[in-house]
Amino acid sequence: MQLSRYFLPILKETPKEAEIVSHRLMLRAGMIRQQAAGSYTWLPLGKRVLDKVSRIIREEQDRSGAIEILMPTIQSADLWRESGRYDDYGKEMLRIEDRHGRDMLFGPTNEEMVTDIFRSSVKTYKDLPLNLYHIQWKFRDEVRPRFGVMRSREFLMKDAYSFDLDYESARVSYDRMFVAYLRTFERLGLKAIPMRADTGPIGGELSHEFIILASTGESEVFCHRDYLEMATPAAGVDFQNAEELAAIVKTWTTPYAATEEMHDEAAWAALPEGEKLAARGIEVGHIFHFGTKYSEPMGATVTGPDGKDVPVHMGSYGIGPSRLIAAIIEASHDENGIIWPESVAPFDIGVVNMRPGDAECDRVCADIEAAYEAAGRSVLVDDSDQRAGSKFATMDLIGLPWQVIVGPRGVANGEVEVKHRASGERSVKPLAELLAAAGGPAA
Ligand code: 5CA
Repeated sequence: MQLSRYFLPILKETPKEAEIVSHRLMLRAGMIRQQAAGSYTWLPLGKRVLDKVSRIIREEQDRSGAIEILMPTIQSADLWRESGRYDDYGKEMLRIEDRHGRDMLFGPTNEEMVTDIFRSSVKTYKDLPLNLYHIQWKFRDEVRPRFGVMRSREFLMKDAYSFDLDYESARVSYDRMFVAYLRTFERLGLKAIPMRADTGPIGGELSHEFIILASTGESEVFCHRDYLEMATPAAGVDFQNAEELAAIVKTWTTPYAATEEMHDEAAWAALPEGEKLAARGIEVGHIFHFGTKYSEPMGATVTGPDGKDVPVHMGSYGIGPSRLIAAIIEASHDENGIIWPESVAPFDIGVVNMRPGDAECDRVCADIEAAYEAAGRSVLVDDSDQRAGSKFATMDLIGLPWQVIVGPRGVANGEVEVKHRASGERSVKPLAELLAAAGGPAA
C-alpha cells in the first residue's frame, strides 16, 4: 500500500481531550475518530488492527469448539421482559421504539436472544454441549464514557454462550473458554490474569475477569506475583479432555487473584509481603457461569437421558476487541508512539522512500513491497514528499514492527537500512538479502 493512496489522517497536535496514552496515540496515529460521546469511527489503520484482533479471537474460539453465528444489534424488548431484565437493566440500555410502537433496544449483551435461538431448535441432551458465539457491536449508555475505545458507548464484543445438560458439564464448558482465553490473550502479546469477579447484571455465582496490569486501568486488583511467570497452555491442548482443562484452570486459579469487589483482606494479609502484587488493571475479558438464570424463565429445556425435561445450564463469555486494542497500546508504547506486537500490527513492514520520484528508489520500494506481499506480509510504503524527520516520526508513531529505509545513496550500493521498532536496533542490509528473506523475519 502506498501512503499517497491511503487514508491516514495523522494528527500533529496532541489532542487535549485524551487523558490516557492509548487514546492519545490512537487519535494521533489516525486509527479512530470520535463521532459522538463514546462512539468512534474506525479509520483504515485502526480497522486493520480490529480485524486482526478479531481474527485471533475467532481462531481460538473455533479451536475450542465454539461455533460462530451473527445475531442482530437491535433486539425486541419482549425477549428481555421474559427474562425479567428489561426493567432491571436501567439507563445503560438504549431503548428504541419502531414505527409500529413496538419496544426495541440496541443490544448491550445477548443472553436472551441466544436463549431464544436455542429453545427454538434444540430439544434433546444429545445435541449438547453447544457453544454459540458472535462478534458484534454492542451499545451501553455508560454514565461516563471515557478513555476513547477503552470505555465507549458503542463497542465491539465477542460474546459466546454455552449450553449444557447439568452443572458438571457446564463447568467443563466454562473451563474450555477459560483456557481458550489464556491462549487468546497470549497471542495478542498480553499477559492477562484471571481474577475472581463480581457478576453484576449478568448474574450467576462463578465468574472470572481477565485483567491486564496497567497504571491507567480502571480497576484496583490484587494478585500473587507467581502469575507474572506462568506458562500459557500450548496450541495442542485437548479441548475435549475435561481433566486436562480442569488441571489448567486449577493452576491458574490457585494463587490469590481478585478484583476490588471480591477482595478478601484476610487471605491477602496471609500472603508474604514480597509475593503480593497490588496494582491497577484493565478488564479485557469476563466469563460467567449462571446455570439456569435465563433458561428457566424462558423455557429453554432439553429432554435428558431419563426422558425428563430440564432447563439447560448456561454460561456467557465476553471479550472486548475494541477495548483490547487500547489495552495493547497501554502495555506497549514508548515516547515516540505505538509498538505493535507482530500478531496485530496493521502492516508488518513500513518502507520509507527517502526520495520519491527517484526512479531507483521507487523501483526498490516497489520490489520490496511485491516480495513481501507475495509472501503474505503486508507493507505500507511512505512515498509522501514530507521531510525525512517527519516520515520517521510517523513510522514510529504508527508502530509497525519493522521499518525499511530506502535512500539514493544506499540504493546505489545495493543496500537499505532496517530498523526494529521495539528494540530500536538499526542495521544496513544488502537489498538482495532483504528480498530473499521475504516470508521469513525481515531482519
Ligand atoms: N454477556 C457477558 C459476557 S458475553 C457480558 O456482557 N460481559 S461484560 O459486561 O463483562 O462485557 C464483556 C467484555 O466487553 C468486557 O470484558 C470488556 O472487554 C468489553 N466491554 C464491556 N463494556 C465495554 C465498554 N463500555 N467499552 C469497551 N469495551 C467494553
